[in-house]
Amino acid sequence: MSQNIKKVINIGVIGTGAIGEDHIRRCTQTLTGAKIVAVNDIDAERAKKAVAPYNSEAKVYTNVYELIHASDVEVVMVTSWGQTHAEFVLEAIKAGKYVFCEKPLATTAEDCKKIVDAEQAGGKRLVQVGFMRPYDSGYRELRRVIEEGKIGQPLMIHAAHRNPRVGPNYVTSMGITDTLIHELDVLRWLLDDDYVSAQVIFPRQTQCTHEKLRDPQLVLLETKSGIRIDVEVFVNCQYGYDIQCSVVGEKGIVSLPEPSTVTLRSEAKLYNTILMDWKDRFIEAYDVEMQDFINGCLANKLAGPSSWNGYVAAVAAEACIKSQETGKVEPITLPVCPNFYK
Ligand code: NAD
Ligand code: ISE
Repeated sequence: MSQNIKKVINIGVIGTGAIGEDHIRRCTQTLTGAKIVAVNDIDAERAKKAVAPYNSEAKVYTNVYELIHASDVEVVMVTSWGQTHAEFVLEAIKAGKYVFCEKPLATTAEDCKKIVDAEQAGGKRLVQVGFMRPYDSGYRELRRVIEEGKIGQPLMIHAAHRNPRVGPNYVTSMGITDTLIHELDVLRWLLDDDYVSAQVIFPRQTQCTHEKLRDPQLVLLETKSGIRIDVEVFVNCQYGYDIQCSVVGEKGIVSLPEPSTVTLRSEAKLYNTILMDWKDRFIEAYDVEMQDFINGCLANKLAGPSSWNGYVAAVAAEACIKSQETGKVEPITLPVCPNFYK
């Protein structure tokens, strides 16, 4: 008797801005096994425009709850603003549907915990968080080199997360919840270690910022095994989108490769282009991440970054935000990971 194996999942997307639109494009044009059948945005016109080139028959919902509970929407994708994530993810869990939620899973650890609790109560992993860096080939190579012992024990990490510029709604705490959150997730994965403390230091401020955003910021983290990490978060650096990570070990140093672009020799100079946009810098990582999510839904078993990862990152983020206010080293007490997420 032939088994009825599902080949395509129907996705409903909530939030069709920059990344929502990009994920609609990749699900439709680059990846296999997914169809965008529904969209919602507080700006309905935007939702309509975002999906039209890819599926003109997709339904545009003005009520987000109707999209989540629609019988033909099998999987929910949450790509709206961070503050809205918890509500939509909890509703998708209530509906018993798989849900891909862009980072941050929620803007507070308390809300992340509600998601983790609701998912466990349902008895099945339903949530994948949009932490794409563990899917990036550069970070994977770093992890392989460390695991093979080629640099000995890791001692320190020097990292930088630089964006060319951010909009007027981006405030100081978002340097942590919106930007550093990627490092909080990926560095823990890279080292297979947990954070024990955080401190945020503000260097001289750039003039290319506004009064609600202190930029740049320097975040100092310490792990259980004593590894010291410094991450520069500089979101108005002007010159490019630049992600750096060097792991210093006892016997060597391993660093992220520069994204490959052409090298230009001209007029007695040697030029390399620096990318300007996260969409280009991590394009492959987003593709691999999303294909893994789609495959997980089809196989009925998710394997990517879980709501537990989202929760742990949020706990660490809260210590960083506290330190933004106190200037002190703040402890990070991470809860023990339940078997459900191991
Ligand atoms: P954006 O402002 O371009 O788009 C967000 C969209 O959500 C907007 O169209 C807005 O109208 C819509 N929206 C807001 N509230 C809504 C609600 N209640 N219901 C329905 N729609 C709503 O922002 P963006 O850059 O696309 O970011 C969206 C999310 O994706 C954020 O959480 C952000 O942190 C995350 N993100 C992740 C990455 C990554 O590297 N993984 C990159 C960019 C953005
Ligand atoms: C954005 O939301 C992202 O997630 C990008 O990857 C990050 O570099 C940027 O700082 C965030 O605003």
